[in-house]
This record gives sequence, C-alpha cells and structure tokens, in this order.
Amino acid sequence: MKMTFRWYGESDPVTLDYIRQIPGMYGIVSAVYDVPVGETWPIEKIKALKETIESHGLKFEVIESVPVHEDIKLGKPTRDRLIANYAATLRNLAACGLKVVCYNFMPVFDWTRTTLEMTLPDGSKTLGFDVDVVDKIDVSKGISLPGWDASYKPEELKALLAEYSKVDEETLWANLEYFLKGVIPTAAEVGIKMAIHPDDPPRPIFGLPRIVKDRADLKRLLGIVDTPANGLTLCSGSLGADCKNDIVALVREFAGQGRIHFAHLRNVKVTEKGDFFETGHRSEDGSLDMGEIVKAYYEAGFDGYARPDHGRMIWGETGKPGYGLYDRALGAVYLNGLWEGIAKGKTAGKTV
Ligand code: DNO
Repeated sequence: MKMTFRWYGESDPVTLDYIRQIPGMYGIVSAVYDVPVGETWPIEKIKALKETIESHGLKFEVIESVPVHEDIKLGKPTRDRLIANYAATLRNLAACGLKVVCYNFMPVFDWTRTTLEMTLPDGSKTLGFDVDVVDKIDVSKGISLPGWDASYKPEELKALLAEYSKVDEETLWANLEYFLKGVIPTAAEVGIKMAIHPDDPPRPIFGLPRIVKDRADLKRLLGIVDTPANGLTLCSGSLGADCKNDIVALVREFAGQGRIHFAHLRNVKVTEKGDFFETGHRSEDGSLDMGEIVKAYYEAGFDGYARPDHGRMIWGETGKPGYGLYDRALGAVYLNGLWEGIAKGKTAGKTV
C-alpha cells in the first residue's frame, strides 16, 4: 500500500513541505486545475506539476481527477470530441509517468454534504449529511448548501438540471458505457489504470440518477470493459454511508481481482436512514471497522495507492473543509500503523 495525500496545488494552504514530513508518505495526488473541463491537459503543465512535487521528495503517480464533461454524461453529440480529448490527456499523463487516474460519473454535483461545520463533542469540526435537508430542497427554486460548487450560475444550473430530466439510470449507464469503451483502450495501451470514484453519498440526489452506489453497480461497471485498466477507487467513506454496503467484502472481492487501484480510507458514523457524519479514522470513532478493511487489502496483496481521504478540522486549523493537514496526517499514520501491525502479526512466530 503506497500512502498518498491529496494536494490542491500552489494555492493549497497545506504545503508540500509539510506533507513530506508525515511519516510514511509516498506521494501526492493532484490535478491540473487550470484547464477547462473537456480540454486536453498539455504535457508541459503536467510536467511542471510533477517537477514541483518531485522536488519535495514525493512521488506523483496518481491524478484525482480528470473530470468528465457533462456532455459525456448527458450523451450529447459533442461527446466524441470530448472523449478524444480525454484519451489525449491520458496519453500525456502516461508520457509523464502517471499510473492511475481517478474520476467520477456523478451528474452535475460531486460529493454533497449538508454541513461542513458540524461540531463533534471533542470540539473538532466535521462534514455531515442529513437526508431530510436534501430531500426538502426544491431544485426549481435554486440550491443552496454550504460549500456548494459555485462554478455554475443559477440559470446555467437550471438549464443543466433540465437536460438531466431526460436522463434516467439506464441512460446514464449507456453513456458511461460509451465513455468507457472510448477511453479504456487508450488507457490500457499507454499503461494508465482508470479508477472510478463511487457516488458520494451513494444515493440519488435532487432527482439526479446515481449509478455507482453498491456491489451490483461496481460489478456491472467492471464487466463493461473487463480489463484491469477499467478499475475502481474504492472509497470506504462514500460507499460506507449506506450501511447495506459491506466494505470489507467489497475490498476482498475487488482487490482480490486486482481491480482496486486507489483506496480512499476514512470512517463515517451512519444511521440506517442514510444520515452520516465524518469521524476520525479509528474504527471506534465511526461505523466502519478500519482494521478489518486494511486487513482485507493486506490479504488481497494490495500494492496500489491509498490516501487518508478526508479529515476533521482539529487544533484550530482552518482551510478547505475535509482537507486540512492535521487530521489527515493522523489518519495516514494510523492506517500505516494498522498495515505494519497486520504485516508483523502475519510473520510473527513463523520460522524463516
Ligand atoms: C471528495 C473526493 C471527490 C473525488 C471525486 C473523484 O473529497 O473524494 O471529490 O475526488 O469524486 O472524481
């Protein structure tokens, strides 16, 4: 397991100098942020990013994310040009030594929370999701949630949502299939592993379809192009927000098949109804057994990339919700500690 940390580029208050001081840190997960969605990432920009990261003694082998243009998800005629651009980006990334590309296929919105500042009993601040708050929102009147992706103007968002009214789950599946058949052959040819991120939370929101929510969806997706280049980012916190998802079993199954290329490891406290909040990484703090999850990766012989995913805001830190330094660093060290404990436990008492 190669431990990595997400870094949002030069504007990120968490610096590469700090990240390299986290014990056991292998590399950085980042992206080229200043190319419009749908355009090809120029090789020079990727190279410059890689040089910056490597000059801090960290590896740069994972992209999160190359975003998928909405026209591809909507299945519009422009998609062929956009898919060709995406494939060209994959070629450029491979030429710079990148190995894994994380992406998602969630219509319009990426991860969604109803609060970014829930205070836990210990005074730390965390992200939370309340089903009733989301279900009560009348999309036609506009959406206002904390930390909302403000990249759409209200009229644009309205128009986009109207376009999606014609896209049901099966249409979205067909559009995902078209995308995968368009890009996976290139990924396989150049040695890039694609790793889809599941829907977060794993449920439809605002009437928009969500299709990467559970074991059946993951299985279906991997079967569309049945090759290692078509793989998963298994996000314990996203899938774990539905208590019907058995994360340990998912890891055993899909890491066992060599189809998990990127592990997002974090804990959540969930209710049956689907409300949840993000906790510290330890098993005792949330609903997921992180020890068993890490053990499942270990036993599957996982040698891919992992990251501590989100963290709470602790010790007075302020910054990008979910992406502070301290709690994610604690998470990374805890996860590496679990790994070492499991590895040593396996060899203890064995004669060499
Ligand atoms: C949230 C992240 C997601 C993820 C994308 C992948 O913190 O895990 O935003 O990066 O869904 O495309």
